Amino acid sequence: MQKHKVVTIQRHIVEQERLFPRATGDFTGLMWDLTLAAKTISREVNKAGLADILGITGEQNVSGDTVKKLDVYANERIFKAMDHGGHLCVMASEENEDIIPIPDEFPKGKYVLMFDPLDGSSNIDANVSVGTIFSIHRKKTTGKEATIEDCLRKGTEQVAAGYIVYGSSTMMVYTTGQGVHGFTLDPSIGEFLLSHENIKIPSKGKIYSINEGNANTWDEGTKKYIAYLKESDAATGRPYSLRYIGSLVADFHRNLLYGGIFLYPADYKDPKKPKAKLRLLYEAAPLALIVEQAGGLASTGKERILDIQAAELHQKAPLIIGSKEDVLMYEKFFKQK
Ligand code: P6P
Repeated sequence: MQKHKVVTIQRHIVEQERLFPRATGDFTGLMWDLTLAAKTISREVNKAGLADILGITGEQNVSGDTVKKLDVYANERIFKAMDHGGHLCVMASEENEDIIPIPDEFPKGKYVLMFDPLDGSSNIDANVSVGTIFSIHRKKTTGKEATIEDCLRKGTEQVAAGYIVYGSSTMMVYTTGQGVHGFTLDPSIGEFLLSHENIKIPSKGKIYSINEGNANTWDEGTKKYIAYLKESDAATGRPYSLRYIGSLVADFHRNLLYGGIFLYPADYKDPKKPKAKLRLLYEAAPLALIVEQAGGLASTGKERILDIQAAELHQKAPLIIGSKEDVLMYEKFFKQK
């Protein structure tokens, strides 16, 4: 007798749709197209060690990162998988400076897709896990054509969010606001199978993830918080262990399952002009929706990530995300004058 039910992500998405009586199947079709893109990118990422796909295109994306071939490939795969299904009215990507309209020859839909096609791609040559992050909104402008206003949103308006982590296995994790569910790709049948139903992040962890090399740029609150984590106190499970591989999706995914806190605070070298690194719309906000659905928190240190109204497409934000008690403790230190 099979212990575990075998549920494909397609079936799970349809079952999630049934929770919304007015659903038209449009969103389900969108998610199915996204899983196809995920499988295709996974196939190429897993071949990344081979010569043909590696190499640097030499171009730079809006973030100023050198664009590697796989970045470009992943970006194109998502666009080509999503542009003709009739579910979207507009897309936005870390790799594209402006919004990406749906080609005139294709039908338009009511959803907005924003994504980071291959986050952490500078790690590819070292075979470190990388990931795709996506955020889905409903069109909000009333005109026929979608505009930038449909992309400049608050995280609380997301209808769905998720990521694919290309690691020792490929996993797709998503939420539609009904909990967080993880699916592992079985390459032998090309299906994402339910492997982590209703993920909940431990309320407190023993892991902290931060680039210690930036310690001299941190604000006083962050410095004191990290020093606090390193003190010995068995009652509060300290010292915490540092786990940081410089790939947001992989660092986030580990902390989601094990508990802990990921921090990318702003650079306070110029206290009057703190500089964040991670992107709000297609990195911080989707992961914030996931972590809150899993019982965790996501903050800038002083405000909830999901409450931030985006003013620019590639806007950045400090990201403190993970176990609820750990993020609340950080906020106490950050707010101390
Ligand atoms: P740093 C990768 O370039 C990335 O955008 C995230 O995936 C990762 O968390 C972060 O930057 C790492 O940045 O400054 O520690 O190398």
